[in-house]
Amino acid sequence: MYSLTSVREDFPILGREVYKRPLVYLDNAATTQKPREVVEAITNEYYSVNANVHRGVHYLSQQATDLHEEARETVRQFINARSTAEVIFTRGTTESLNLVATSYGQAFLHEGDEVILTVMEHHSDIVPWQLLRDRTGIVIKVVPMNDEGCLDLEAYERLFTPRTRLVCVAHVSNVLGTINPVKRMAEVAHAHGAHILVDGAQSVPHFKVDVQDLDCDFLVFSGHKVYGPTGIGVLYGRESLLEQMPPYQGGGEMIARVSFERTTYERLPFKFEAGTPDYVGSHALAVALDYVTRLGMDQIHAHERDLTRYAMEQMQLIPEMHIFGTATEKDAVVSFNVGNIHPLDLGTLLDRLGIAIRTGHHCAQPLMQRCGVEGMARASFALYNTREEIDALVKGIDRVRKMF
Ligand code: C6P
Repeated sequence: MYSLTSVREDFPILGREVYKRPLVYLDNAATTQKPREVVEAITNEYYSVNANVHRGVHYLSQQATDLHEEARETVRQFINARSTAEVIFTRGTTESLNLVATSYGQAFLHEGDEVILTVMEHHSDIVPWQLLRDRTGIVIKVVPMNDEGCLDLEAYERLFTPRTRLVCVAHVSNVLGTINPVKRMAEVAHAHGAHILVDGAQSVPHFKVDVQDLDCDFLVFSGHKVYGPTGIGVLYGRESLLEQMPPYQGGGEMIARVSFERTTYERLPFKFEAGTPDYVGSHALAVALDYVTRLGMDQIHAHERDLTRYAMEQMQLIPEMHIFGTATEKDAVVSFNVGNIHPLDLGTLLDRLGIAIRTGHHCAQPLMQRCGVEGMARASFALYNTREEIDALVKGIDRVRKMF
């Protein structure tokens, strides 16, 4: 196990106070804090390397291009993709999902074709498919879950028909923390001749995700949730599929040759990267991935599982506590309500105690409907959180409860 004390020193923001109290940051599913070396990588690149990539013959441009392409290789290794052709830089999970819905949609989905989602998808894995449905007449089907927050796999299998083309599933729910059995779901999808997209926004930061082991066709995630900067994310796609998919956006970088009569496109992955990429962000993301790799994804996972288990135990002792999501396979997220206290009030009062949690519908309104609530409070953990911070949360919740 890594040393929590020295790890916390890597994150300067964790040492600050809010409302004259030490910050307890438990909103990591929304975004994680950044280690010093990630911030320094951004500053250093702007101070000493900055130039546009893939265009200049000059020294700085080549150096910036090398950093950008080395970052792609770091991502490839991190998720064990077969080739860097399969690693596309995007602005984040949301853009990756919109890219797939638009481009895969154009290549593979026609009126009456079916896409399977789950009841616990984030809005960014629902709305792009609805936009596509409005354009093309695809059919969206939804995998239900049980009261523990586990997907009903028998119902999942029953949803398949000869028209099923694609399954889209969150690897880890951002609300329930459930780790979905995506490897098994991929086997089922492939047995029915369908593809599978895994939304790794909440899994990639927490444990080793290997696209070849999962045998998924697409994996999407955001840099800012895995200790990297905002504005950069990744789409992994199986090369044979990406080859058949049309470009998502047009512009510089993604072309081989342009004339007013006819344009041909660059090879993968550049075909999907129109315009100047966030080359500073890609490098800083690679620094973040190196950072977690150095700590060890298995150690991070073990530590966060311990925190999750401890939080579940301690929070359940609070009277009138209702926890949403009690699956055995659960990771780093605990969503809850206490009695009739509005989650917004709970979050606001905890904030006054220096404790940052998220409240509301967590961009998962269909899941809120399934759970019969308008909103929830949510604590979510990262590699730098401590049991003492969970004690502070529990004490804080109990204090708010007594006030009401
Ligand atoms: N969830 C949360 O607080 P972006 O915003 O593109 O980086 O990620 C979107 C997204 C997609 N899928 C899942 C499972 C997610 O959790 C998120 C982001 C944040 O839960 C912000 S709403």
